[in-house]
Amino acid sequence: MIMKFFNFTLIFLILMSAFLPPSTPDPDDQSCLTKLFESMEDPNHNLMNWTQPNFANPCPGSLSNLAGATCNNGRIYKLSLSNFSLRGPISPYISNCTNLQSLDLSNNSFTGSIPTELQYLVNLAVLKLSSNRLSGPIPPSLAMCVYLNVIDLHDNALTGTIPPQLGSLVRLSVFDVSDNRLSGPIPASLGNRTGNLPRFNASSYSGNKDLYGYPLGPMKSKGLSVVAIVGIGLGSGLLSLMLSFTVVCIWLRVTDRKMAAEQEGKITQLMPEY
Ligand SMILES: *[C@@H]1O[C@H](CO)[C@@H](O)[C@H](O)[C@H]1NC(C)=O
Ligand SMILES: *[C@@H]1O[C@H](CO)[C@@H](O)[C@H](O)[C@H]1NC(C)=O
Ligand SMILES: *[C@@H]1O[C@H](CO)[C@@H](O)[C@H](O)[C@H]1NC(C)=O
Ligand SMILES: *[C@@H]1O[C@H](CO)[C@@H](O)[C@H](O)[C@H]1NC(C)=O
Ligand SMILES: *[C@@H]1O[C@H](CO)[C@@H](O)[C@H](O)[C@H]1NC(C)=O
Ligand SMILES: CC(=O)N[C@H]1CO[C@H](CO)[C@@H](O)[C@@H]1O
Repeated sequence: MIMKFFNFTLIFLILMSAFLPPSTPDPDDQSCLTKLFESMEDPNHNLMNWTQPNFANPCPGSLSNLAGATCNNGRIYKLSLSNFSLRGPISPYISNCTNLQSLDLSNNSFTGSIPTELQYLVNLAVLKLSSNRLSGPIPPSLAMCVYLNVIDLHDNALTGTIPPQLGSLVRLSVFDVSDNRLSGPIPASLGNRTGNLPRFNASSYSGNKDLYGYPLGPMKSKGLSVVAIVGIGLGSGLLSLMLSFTVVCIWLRVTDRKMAAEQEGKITQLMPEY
């Protein structure tokens, strides 16, 4: 009798859970999306349905209530906000979308630096931040996202060197940092040969004035700067020569006049003697 009752409650509970929403809204996703939205400007109103009621339940089913977001098991797993003319910094709270596998913010006007907090997105496989106005360094801690297979950062204003740590990302199949302001050597771990082919070819690195090493050319020869130094030396030497010549000429003329005047003075002084 008691056993039967237990069985009944168990079946009842299982049936109940089947009719409940697949999962309760995730507080991390809520904070991630709210903070992300608050930090951005959306002049073209592409994110019209990024509103408070929709943040409260971003993943009611497999489809999200929010433009550009995709859900999986009640969690945000993909954010594709490219071509949306978005402005502002990338909020560090992005790291609260802990199930994120794909983040595409390409072709917007995002500014500021790449948040180091991205390292907490341990499921991240695709990171596309290309064609924005991002500055500052590429965080070495991105290497913590071990599933990364796409890192596309081309066409920004990133500075500093390429972190060699990224070479440890064994799944990395797309790596593009072209058209930035990066400098220094290309890490061997990202440029080295596999057979006759570099891991990533020159097009991944082009358009960075001070980046060098395989698969790009060697460090820009000092020859040019030596020529420049010699040129500057010769130029300034010639200039100072001309300047001192002019000064001497003026001085000579002034003393000439002074002498002439003194002579005249002497003469006029002498005059009354006669
Ligand atoms: C939110 O906007 C996107 C694109 O504008 C649209 O595809 C989606 O259906 C909208 N969702 C809701 C719940 O209005
Ligand atoms: C970038 O986005 C704009 C709209 O904001 C679009 O017109 C343009 O074609 C996009 N360019 C690329 C290269 O995706
Ligand atoms: C962004 O625009 C480019 C060029 O117009 C297009 O190829 C790409 O598919 C667009 N991306 C999205 C997510 O709409
Ligand atoms: C080439 O890169 C791999 C990692 O992709 C690394 O294990 C290996 O030591 C590198 N070889 C050289 C010669 O740098
Ligand atoms: C470089 O690699 C990319 C993709 O990996 C390919 O599309 C491109 O044709 C390559 N360029 C050269 C010059 O080999
Ligand atoms: C729940 C929550 O807010 N978690 C984290 C969200 O991201 C910020 C910034 O990285 C962290 O400080 C929070 O702990």
